[in-house]
Amino acid sequence: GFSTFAGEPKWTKQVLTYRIVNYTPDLRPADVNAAIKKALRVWSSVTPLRFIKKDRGNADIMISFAARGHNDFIPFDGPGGSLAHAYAPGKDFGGDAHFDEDETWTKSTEGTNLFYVAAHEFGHSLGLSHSKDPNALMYPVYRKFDPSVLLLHQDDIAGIQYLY
Ligand code: TQI
Ligand code: CA
Ligand code: ZN
Repeated sequence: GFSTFAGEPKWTKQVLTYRIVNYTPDLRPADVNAAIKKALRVWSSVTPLRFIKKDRGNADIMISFAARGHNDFIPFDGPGGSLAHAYAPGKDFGGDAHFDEDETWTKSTEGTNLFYVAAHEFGHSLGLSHSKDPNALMYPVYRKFDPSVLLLHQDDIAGIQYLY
């Protein structure tokens, strides 16, 4: 089911910092904070990892919203298509998660659910690549977010517990 990135990059510490560098106008800042916190808790709840929010300076996981070109080598593509991307654990860009501002980010089951996409991206930030298991969060197909169904499947848990 699960897979890791080539060379199996992972964090070598258990306390990781994150910073929300800017906010989408689609949601209230408090809703963005809550979605990000909940998406990180998905992973910390099944590992020894802990996440601490920073409000300035550098952090392991820098989170930002941007449209089109945004100073990495992977420009976003406007509405639809690519939604977000995140870098495997490492220095500099490593761990960072970028969200396409041309999507409509929501906290509901309509549009593009920020919590769902963030939880998937943080899987990448922590070292998981895509799963072959269609039930897994790390399966590379967006599903309409169903709050009544647990986000992590056994395959995601096996993957993250293999790394941490
Ligand atoms: N972005 C891709 C993704 O995060 C970027 C990507 C492609 C990637 N291949 C990769 C990242 C290999 C790491 C390793 O998967 S996306 C989904 C899902 C995207 C897709 O915008 O296509 C989600 C972002 F799984 F639903 F298809 C978030 Cl949840
Ligand atoms: Ca897009
Ligand atoms: Zn992915």
